[in-house]
Amino acid sequence: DSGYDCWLGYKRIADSALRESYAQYGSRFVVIGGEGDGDENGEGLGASSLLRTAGKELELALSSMLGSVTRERVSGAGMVVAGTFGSSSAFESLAGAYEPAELGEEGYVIHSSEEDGCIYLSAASERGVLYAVFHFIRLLQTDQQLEGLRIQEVPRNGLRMINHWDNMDGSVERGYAGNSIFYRDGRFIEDKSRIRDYARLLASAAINAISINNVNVHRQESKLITDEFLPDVAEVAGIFREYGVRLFLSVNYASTIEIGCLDTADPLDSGVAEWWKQAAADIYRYIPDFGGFVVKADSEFRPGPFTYGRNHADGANMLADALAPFGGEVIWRCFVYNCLQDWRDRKTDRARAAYDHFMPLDGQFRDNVMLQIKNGPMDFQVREPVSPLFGGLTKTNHLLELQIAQEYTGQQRHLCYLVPQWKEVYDFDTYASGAGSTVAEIASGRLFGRARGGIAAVSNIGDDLNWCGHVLAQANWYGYARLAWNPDLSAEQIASEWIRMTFGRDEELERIVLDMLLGSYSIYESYTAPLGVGWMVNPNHHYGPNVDGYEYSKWGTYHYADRLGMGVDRTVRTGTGYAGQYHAPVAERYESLADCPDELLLFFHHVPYLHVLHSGKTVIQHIYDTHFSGAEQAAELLAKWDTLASRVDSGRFEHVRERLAHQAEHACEWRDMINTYFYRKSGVADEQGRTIY
Ligand code: BDP
Repeated sequence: DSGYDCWLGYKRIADSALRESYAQYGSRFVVIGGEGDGDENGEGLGASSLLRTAGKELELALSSMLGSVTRERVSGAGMVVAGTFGSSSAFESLAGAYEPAELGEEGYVIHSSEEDGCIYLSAASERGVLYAVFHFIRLLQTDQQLEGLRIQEVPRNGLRMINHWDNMDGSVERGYAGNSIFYRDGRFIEDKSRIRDYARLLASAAINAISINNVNVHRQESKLITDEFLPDVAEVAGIFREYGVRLFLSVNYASTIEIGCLDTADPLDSGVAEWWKQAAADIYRYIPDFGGFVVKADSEFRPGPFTYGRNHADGANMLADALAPFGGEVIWRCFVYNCLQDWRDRKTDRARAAYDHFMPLDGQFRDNVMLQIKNGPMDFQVREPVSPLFGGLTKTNHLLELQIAQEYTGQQRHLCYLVPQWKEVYDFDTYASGAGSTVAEIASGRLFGRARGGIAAVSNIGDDLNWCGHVLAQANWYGYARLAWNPDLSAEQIASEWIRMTFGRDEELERIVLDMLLGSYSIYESYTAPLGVGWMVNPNHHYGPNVDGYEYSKWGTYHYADRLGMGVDRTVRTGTGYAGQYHAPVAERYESLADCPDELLLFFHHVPYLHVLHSGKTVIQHIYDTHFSGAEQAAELLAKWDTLASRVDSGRFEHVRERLAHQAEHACEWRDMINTYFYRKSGVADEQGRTIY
């Protein structure tokens, strides 16, 4: 087994009693309105592509898992009945039991009826029906009871997006799973079947938007919005549409110069605005439901409105006005900082940058603009505080940006299940409007009554047969999507679901893989850069330890380790002032050496090596201990996996084993470099006398 099917490899249910109990409902099904050209009873007329997808999926899942299935044309007793509320009288009784009005565009109901022995999968919209179908299938994949189902689900986030950093030459920026599934040699890949398989996996976890090219838009990708490539883009958008996923493109802010024939990209220039209006009209001729633009501007050498003395709001609003007549949106990224800073000047702090740039503009953006904010103020480090823009911005739509791609978390060669990290982000209380002002409440738009909101994340997939490079990294992709739907799900619950769906029913396997996944983030953190300091990686590719790789570089950022101590003073009193970007009491907690949480200590404070943590250990001893134990635990991950040799097919077993063996070895390299470096800097010996070079 290569792992290609991910969590949708429907296997025949081996337990015959369970299979038969499912068959009572699942041996027959009907998708009302999902049959293509309609039938003699009037059901199925005007089938939309979403309902056709739902029907195909039910057929595949039920026939594979139960052995056989009959697709009915009209509803009757003892079957699975899927469709929108209004499409058939079959759903009338449901409307009384649930609040269809509360379901919105994407919510759904799953209801098993004692009266007629049917399971109803219904929603206000066809997309909701598709999600209900996938949810129902998940119940079967995870051994759930089908009696007495009373499920009502509504997504917490309106936009649940995946961002691709794919380039048209076929490479993927920060891709750790092969090449792009979209492009090769400057063009779209002819055979789109893999894209269809991808769309299906996305829909199964209710992802509803995608951008298909890198935020760093170079010349070839700039042309995606022109007649040269729009037919291809439209074809791809069509595939995603069948699965309820809206397509976005990253655009080059300076397109008017790069591919137009203007000599300016000044957002207040009427010629520039006109050019974009025309571009938008062209795009919508090809793709009537086009999502809009993702923009990285004035960031890491990408062009932007600053060149013309304008600000981010000017740039974003100009594009937003071009898209507004068609219902399109602008996703404007806040990953903006000075990448040519001076390490000698402790006042220039990259952590401050996004807030300093965007807070003064709060309230100045159009309604169809969403600011996309990375979870932390830096750049997807293993440990960062939450960006203070969450809770800072109150009058502007915004999105939380996460990174599923494991750029700084082991590049899909190390096991690092990121859902626990993301949970901490979602659950973080900003106190923006009193206790309970969590990032989850803010990103969804709810806390400040914003019309738009949601989550985006950098994809971790490529054309490797198993999609993610590491089979177990599929759990991050799946987990991201599940959490985007409902941030209240626990990391454990998501992992369990994923394990059952991916490896089938096996309690022992589930216990072990669950333990591996849930421990992995903390293990990775313990053998890499300590206590929130981050960045001790090789420059450029960011893989593996490099103690001073970024220390004296313009790209920053810095650990400031010397013979006396380490860490970055970001306090208001004596440091860069970053801690002051938070609301009380968070600002005070970070400002105070006594109250600052251990795991972020070196992000906020410069301390002596013998500073004592809340844990009772000194900073230096903490570094030694976590690095020794982290490397040991990495070796244990391998030992744990080895106990599963007879429980996992050899394809996936060997593949994961090879990665874990590398991780165990690489963790030792991390341990030795970090420990040695701080031992030599500090001259403080390990209390336990272990070997440090
Ligand atoms: C950093 C990546 C870089 C991206 C940038 C971004 O190293 O490749 O272009 O983020 O988010 O994490 O724009």
